[in-house]
Amino acid sequence: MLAARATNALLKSKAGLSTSLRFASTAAEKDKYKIVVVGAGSGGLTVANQIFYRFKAAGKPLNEGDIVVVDGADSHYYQPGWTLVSSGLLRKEDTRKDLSGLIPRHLAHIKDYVKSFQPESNCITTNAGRKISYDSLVVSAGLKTNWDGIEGLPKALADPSSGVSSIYSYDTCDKVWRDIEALRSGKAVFTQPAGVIKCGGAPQKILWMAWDRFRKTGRGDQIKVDFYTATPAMFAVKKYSDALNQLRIERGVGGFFQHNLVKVDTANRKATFKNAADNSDVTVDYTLLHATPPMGPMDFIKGSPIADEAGWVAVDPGTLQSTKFSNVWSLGDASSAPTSKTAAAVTSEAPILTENLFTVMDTGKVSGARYDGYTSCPLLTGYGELMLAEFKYGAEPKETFGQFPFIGDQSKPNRLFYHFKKDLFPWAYWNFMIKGKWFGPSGTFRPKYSPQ
Ligand code: UQ1
Repeated sequence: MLAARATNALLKSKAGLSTSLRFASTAAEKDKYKIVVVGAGSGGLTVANQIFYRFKAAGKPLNEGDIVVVDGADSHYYQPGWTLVSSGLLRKEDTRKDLSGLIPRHLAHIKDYVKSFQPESNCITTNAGRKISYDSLVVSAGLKTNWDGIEGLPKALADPSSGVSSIYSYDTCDKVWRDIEALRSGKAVFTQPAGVIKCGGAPQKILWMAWDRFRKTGRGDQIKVDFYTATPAMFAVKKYSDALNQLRIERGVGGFFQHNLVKVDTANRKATFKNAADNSDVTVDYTLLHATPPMGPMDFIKGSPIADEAGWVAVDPGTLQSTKFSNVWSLGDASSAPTSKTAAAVTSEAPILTENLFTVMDTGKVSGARYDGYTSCPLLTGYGELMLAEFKYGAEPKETFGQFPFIGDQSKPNRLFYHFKKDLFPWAYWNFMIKGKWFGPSGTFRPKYSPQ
């Protein structure tokens, strides 16, 4: 053990000045950091980089390795791409990259998962038992997908001939496309569960894409498409919900609301739903079943001192600062902010969290930056068409392009928005967003905030 350490030290000293300096600043052995970011998904990478550049812009640059991202994952995924994979528009390999290659020099990386939080002593503990202390903590750990929450679903997904698939994972999103292409006739059932899920519009995006594909390839008359959703309407925002319901009726898609999928019987191709209206069980036949699993907070956050009663990180919905500890912050799917859980939300949350974290660390006070709940759902309604739902807290539309005369009403699907989703957003994500240089509707221009 000692001998190994000595050899290590020797190797390090031989490695040359620049490497050893870098080693010193990002050394894996260091356990005190200025800023600890939990999670290196869309929220974590975006905000960690934005924080680094914010300090730099203020003339108070942080040192390399003052910010650390803690995440045990090997891979980072562009999850909004999974609906494109499921529609045959993208290879799934293009939605995945090695995480290590996405972490720039100026950020340190601890490749481990967080086990618990000790906010009273400004500390977290990792799975490997390492204690890491911080001045500020940002939690962007995502949410948990409960595949086991539906009886029979894991088995159905694992069976290549079951006709059951889901856009909600890297492993299953390509099966969606294979199943859509293989279906000749029968009934295609698409489901959406009760409770909070990430990207609430995605379960019907894949329905619309399948519907359009069936029609365009001459199978439309042989395949009935039905939507079974635990929600009371097509969408949470009335303007878009009304437009989508109109589309559903025009296209002859069945709508079964307040129906929550509880069981999949692969052998008999039957799906059972709980109907919330009368608490009855409803069992239907399917030929193809697209299942959306229920989701919830991560176990290590739920019940921790930073969580609210539901298990999300308790934050002020405007400042994104913890309501319990002033040096704790959260954004993305893990946070309690009552917006929809999307990468588009992260584009607006990140600069606000960054600004407030910076001013609190600098002056002890939050700035005037407040998150208004901006989020977006680029709702694919078919090949070459997309309805760009954009809204804020209170389920109120907040449209970026409403004033453009050639676009007008964003509840009308159009081709430009389709190319945003298919081409612009993936490009902006990999090249700008996770590098801290993309601010959603304001593009590469960082929004300005008042000091108080
Ligand atoms: C966005 O910036 C973004 O990130 C690259 C998305 O992809 C996940 C989006 O879906 C949306 C809607 C935005 C917001 C940007 C504009 C131009 C409306």
